Amino acid sequence: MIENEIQLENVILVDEHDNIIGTMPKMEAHLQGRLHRAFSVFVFNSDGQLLLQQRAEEKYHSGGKWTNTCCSHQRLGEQSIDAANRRLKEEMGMECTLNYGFNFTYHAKLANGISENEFDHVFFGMSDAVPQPDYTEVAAFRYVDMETLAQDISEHPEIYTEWLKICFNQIMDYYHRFI
Ligand code: DMA
Ligand code: MN
Repeated sequence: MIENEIQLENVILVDEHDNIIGTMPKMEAHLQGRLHRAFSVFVFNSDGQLLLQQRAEEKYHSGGKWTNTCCSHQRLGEQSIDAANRRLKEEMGMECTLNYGFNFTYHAKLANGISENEFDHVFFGMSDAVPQPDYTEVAAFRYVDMETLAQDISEHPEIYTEWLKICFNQIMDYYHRFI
């Protein structure tokens, strides 16, 4: 299933201002490190704990690492909010009202010649629904306080994804202001 998705999906190539400049098969874009559009979803429960997912081992990159609730790539013609809702349902089996927070751009070299070079739209939501993960995508999930997570990232950075660590301070700022 994941293999098919890698073959079929295109990502949206963008410039540094998020203007669309084309599309490219997902794997090719990640092997060439081309800047593309992406999104990251952060869902909190009513206790203010962040819902983390552990990526399935079989994912094309960052398998087994812990990260935010859901991440993926928009399709051409698809609004970011719609893509975020689509993928939150597919990966975590959840429906949740999402709000746009901010965007950030990052470039991280990962294993196996893959790099993530993304213009990332960040969305926030709140839900106490029990996740029903697709276990081909998600190995496990857990809820964590932001202070505990900050501490754990500094003690065990290797178990967390690169993008979570890169945007973490901005997430913390947003959390303190709005959550
Ligand atoms: C890609 O996430 C997006 C970010 C922000 C890292 P992913 O690899 O989980 O997406 P998918 O498997 O849907 O391509
Ligand atoms: Mn990507």
